[in-house]
Amino acid sequence: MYQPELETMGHAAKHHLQSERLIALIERLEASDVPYWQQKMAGVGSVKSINDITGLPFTVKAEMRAAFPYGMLTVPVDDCNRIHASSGTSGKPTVVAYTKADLGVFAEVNARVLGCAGARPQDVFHIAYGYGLFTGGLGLHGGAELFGVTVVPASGGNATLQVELLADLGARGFCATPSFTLLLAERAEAAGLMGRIKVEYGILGAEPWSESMRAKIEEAWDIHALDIYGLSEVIGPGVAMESVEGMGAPFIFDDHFFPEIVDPKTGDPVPNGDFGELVLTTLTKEALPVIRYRTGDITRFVDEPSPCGRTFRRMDRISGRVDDMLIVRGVNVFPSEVEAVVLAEPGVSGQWAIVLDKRGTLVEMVVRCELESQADVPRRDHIRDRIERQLHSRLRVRTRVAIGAPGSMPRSEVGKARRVFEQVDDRDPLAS
Ligand code: DLL
Repeated sequence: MYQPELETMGHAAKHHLQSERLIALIERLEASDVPYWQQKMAGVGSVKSINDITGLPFTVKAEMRAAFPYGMLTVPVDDCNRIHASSGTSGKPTVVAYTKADLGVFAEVNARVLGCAGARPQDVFHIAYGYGLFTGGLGLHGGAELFGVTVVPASGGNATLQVELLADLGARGFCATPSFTLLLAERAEAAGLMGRIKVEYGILGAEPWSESMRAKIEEAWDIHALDIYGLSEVIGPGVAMESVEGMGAPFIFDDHFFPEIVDPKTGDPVPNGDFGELVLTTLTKEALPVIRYRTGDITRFVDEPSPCGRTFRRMDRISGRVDDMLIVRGVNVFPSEVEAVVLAEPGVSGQWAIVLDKRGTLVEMVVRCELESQADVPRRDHIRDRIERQLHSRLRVRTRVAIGAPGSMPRSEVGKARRVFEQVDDRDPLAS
């Protein structure tokens, strides 16, 4: 454990710390002369403890976009040490900035991440998240250096070179997106390097993934595949992380990021243990704090203690995004549910996609995947029927499943896996 005292803090002490930090934050923001904060804080009543957080206004992504680039900063840009940006699907990115102290928090929470994964200071640790405006690479990098491992800053892309580095430099741990991790396994297998790669843990996140995906990754790599969660608007990676001993429910580092779960429609808190939208408040950030930020990510609190003894609030793995939900013939479908069904089927690889076929009057959902190996070819129809039946019983919507030959699905080497495509003409939407 990187910070045993903080990571196992008792409930009362945590409550006190969170309250103190929230009060200090609100005082600072109320005194700010930045127009954004003057408006945000207008009418905010007195805050005496963390329990008063529910009386504060929410923050949404659109506000951050509107404040582009620096309108939400509480400090002058020249007091900041670094800028990152989250790639929006359209329009301007969201710019996030960090003071020296913020970078300290960023490194601290990511050092905890390594501790959760069972890292040791003598490890070689390979970073396959992209370095650059994306927070993944540099975020884990700061944490890994602080923790004291030997860092290999491989960045994203170039899977073939990366598996050679993993083998030659002797990494015991690595971090990457789950989809890139599967691609690395394929390349390592193809290059005959699996026997020489000794990784024991992977710190995987930045995109949604399912328990079925975890099973595939752990089978391919023989590692602990651990879930790391985070978002640029809050800090980047290191908002929440699973521990090896307590898999299944990541810890939210709630001395820095206070979590709530609300009904995405009404904004009211959901009953404890119900699914809803994760809302986060940064208790310690300087340059760009956020108050009750609507992450758009869906999860629920898990209140079981973990055998590792960490006492942070725990959440379920992210099951989807409020805005990722597809409505197919009136039925709500989360892509992650599709993944859970498809990848649970032996004989299919980890590559899959949803194609919404909009050529007819009614939208048809087609799930595309591929066989794991040539040996499964005779079972192709049988596998397809089974997945179609499973999808129908789980989602209550008829889905067509198309299973291609091994290696036929496109693989992306950089960024986050894209899972949903639209078909509007006869061109293959996955080919672009
Ligand atoms: O993806 C930060 C990060 C880097 C997290 C490396 C983990 C590892 P953004 O690019 O701003 O930041 O994207 C944030 O990605 O709101 C979620 O929708 C999604 N996401 C991140 N981690 C997970 C995860 C980084 N473990 C958005 N499971 C978030 C599901 C995740 N979704």
